[in-house]
Amino acid sequence: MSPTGKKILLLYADRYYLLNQVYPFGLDMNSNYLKKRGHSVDIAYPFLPHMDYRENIRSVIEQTDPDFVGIGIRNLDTCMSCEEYGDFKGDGYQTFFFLPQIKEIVSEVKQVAPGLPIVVGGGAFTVSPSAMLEYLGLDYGIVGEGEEPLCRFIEAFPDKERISQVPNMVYRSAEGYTVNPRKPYRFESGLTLERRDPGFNFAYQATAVPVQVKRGCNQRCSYCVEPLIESPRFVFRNIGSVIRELKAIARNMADATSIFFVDTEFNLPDLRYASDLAKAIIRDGLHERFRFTSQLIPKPFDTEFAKLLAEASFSVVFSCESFSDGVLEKNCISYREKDVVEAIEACEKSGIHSTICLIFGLPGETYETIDHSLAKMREYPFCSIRTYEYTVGGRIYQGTPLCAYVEKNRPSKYLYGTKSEGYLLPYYYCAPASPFEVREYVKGVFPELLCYQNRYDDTAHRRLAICYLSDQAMWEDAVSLFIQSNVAVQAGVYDYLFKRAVQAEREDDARAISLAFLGNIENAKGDVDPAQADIARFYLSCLGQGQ
Ligand code: B12
Ligand code: SF4
Repeated sequence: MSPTGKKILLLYADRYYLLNQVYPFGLDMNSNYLKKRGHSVDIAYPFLPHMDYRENIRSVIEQTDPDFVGIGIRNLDTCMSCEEYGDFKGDGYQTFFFLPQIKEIVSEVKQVAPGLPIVVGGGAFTVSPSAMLEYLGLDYGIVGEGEEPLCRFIEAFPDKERISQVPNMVYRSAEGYTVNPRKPYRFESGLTLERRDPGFNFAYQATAVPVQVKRGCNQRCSYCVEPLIESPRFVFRNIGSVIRELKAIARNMADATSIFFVDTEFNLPDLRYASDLAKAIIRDGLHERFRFTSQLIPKPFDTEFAKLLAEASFSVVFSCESFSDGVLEKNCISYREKDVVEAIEACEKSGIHSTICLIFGLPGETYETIDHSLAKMREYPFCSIRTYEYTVGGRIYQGTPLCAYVEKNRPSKYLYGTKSEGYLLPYYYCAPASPFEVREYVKGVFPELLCYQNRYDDTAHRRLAICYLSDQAMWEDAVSLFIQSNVAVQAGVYDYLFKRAVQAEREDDARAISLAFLGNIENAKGDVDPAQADIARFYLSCLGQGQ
């Protein structure tokens, strides 16, 4: 840290990480930028390791003694209206809504460190910045890409005049909140993130290492916030720089095997950049080291491109939304049923794994259009290289075409949830019936089809807590929590913890957890797969003291 450097604590306020461990990539990008400019940064997750987030916040503030706290708001909710385990329900829907917990985090930070400046940012924040600051009772936020504005804010604080000149800055003023214009984003020349934060190692093993190749989306799909988050104009990253980063990941992160290109849509605006990147991956042999995934739309896409992606070790996630031309058209979606079908067929021919994502219930949906989509799904059924996922209803977010449609037409039906300032509270458009009814209808035909039902319970929390403690190098706590846990928790985390301990050259810890696990398996009398005991014995023998 330089003599003028500040200490910044970045909190990843994404409670959904407990269900789906996505790496805090936005915070990491900011952290890298700030560190290069002489500041010191820690990224922490407030919902782990303890169940009580207050305890986690208190201890991380005590350990890091920050000058600033940044809070990353990636998700406002899950965009989904039928979450079986969701914590927020209303008439005809049930979802996760994260802002109340983020508000509690803010209160706790204020209580533990009164007067400590707090600044928020992130994808979800960018969609409704003023309403969110008001809801959270905060003075400062940053919309869009945070790197340079956050650094300038930190260096300007507490000079209000200088803060008011920072691009992307949102701040409290006499008129309420002022949102400064966004500065067009540029990838730093020569940007290479040599590694990811080892404190979140488990995340990039669980859901892949995120790599960014461009930002922006020039489409206007009615329900989508991404052009608002990233801008309607594309900014590309130099392919040489992406390849250097992939090579650095290959070198520095031995257990990283999957890469997720975190694009809005990988094949926009046309196939040139994506094809060049896939060719460079093949040329440099990176397709033999990694599996790649990205999100795409069905057009532009063709068999030649699908073959290239297959050769480059890609699987694809298609935002298809519907097979009905009427629904696609009504929602300003640029492709049609024919394009969806051709993309599915091109993937099948090339042997590339595709996940087809649909939304039932958007404007224009009727039981006939739903039946049409379901019939097409039967025609192109699930198989080893094709899966389907779906959500129900269009979440109405501020600034989207769907929001404008609802405000203009004020439909007297098909609205579920609550209209609120900045559209913060869950609010859906769902036709021809409520989200629950539409989901039941789809389930009647495809009972096994995934509608994102994510389970979260004490066992999962403990397992993640142990992973998090070991990733954060809090070894004594990780080992003791493992030893105190029941055999179900141990079975879920043993392999990960053992390998991490060995990597960290903590053979005594690896031995201690193996012996504790073996003892517990014996006592559990059949509740655990006996093969697990063989694995633990084998691992122990590798340490040189088998049983
Ligand atoms: C790729 C992606 C995924 C991948 C992630 C893969 C991976 N290994 O990382 C997958 C498919 C797994 C995924 C899952 C989910 N996703 Co997603 N995802 C995205 C996507 C397309 C890109 C996110 C990303 O990494 N961008 C790159 C980073 C570097 O950019 P960034 O996050 O915007 O960060 C910058 C700024 O925001 C800012 N910033 C960020 N944090 C902070 C903090 C501070 C203090 C400051 C000042 C600035 C700042 O600076 C950063 C650098 O410039 C976004 C949409 C989008 N275009 O942003 C949706 C999006 C974020 N996802 C969304 C959702 C809903 C989900 C899921 C809930 C879906 C589900 N049903 O399970 C899960 C949640 C998972 C979780 N635990 O968070 C929604 C959130 C909307 C909302 N309602 O809040 C989005 C916006 C998509 C959408 N169209 O609605 N996702
Ligand atoms: S759904 Fe995809 S193509 Fe449509 S606006 Fe969103 S990111 Fe762009």
